[in-house]
Amino acid sequence: MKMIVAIVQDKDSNRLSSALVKANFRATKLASTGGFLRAGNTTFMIGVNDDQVSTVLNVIRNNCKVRDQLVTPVTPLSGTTDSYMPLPVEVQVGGATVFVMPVDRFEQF
Ligand code: 2BA
Repeated sequence: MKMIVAIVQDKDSNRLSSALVKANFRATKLASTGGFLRAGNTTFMIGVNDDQVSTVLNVIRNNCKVRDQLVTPVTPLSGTTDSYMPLPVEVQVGGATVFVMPVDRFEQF
């Protein structure tokens, strides 16, 4: 068995949830925050048999889009008068960041 941990953009989370339910996969959604952008994203935990991993990865791939997002770098704190206006930088986010991990044991009581 494997645990698939997928970090996706909030904009894709409802569509991905529906697609997983439709394909008969069970998932848990966690509200999470990206360390770099400090913006909300959604983390899915999906427990599946080994032979289902590629199907789940396809569902994720088909429902999560790559998007460009603007980030404004933090202005340096300085007492000097030669301060500058930081220009926004564009970063590419997603479609999804996925980890596939082995599960030692699975129990439901
Ligand atoms: P964030 O950490 O908010 O990162 C958002 C996007 O900013 C990243 O998109 C990447 O394009 C860029 N980025 C992140 N760190 C950077 C850095 N040090 N320098 C330059 N650009 C940087 P994605 O790679 O698609 O990641 C989307 C989200 O997935 C991340 O949000 C984070 O929540 C998660 N993530 C990505 N890689 C991870 C990892 N190795 N471990 C845990 N979570 C990860």
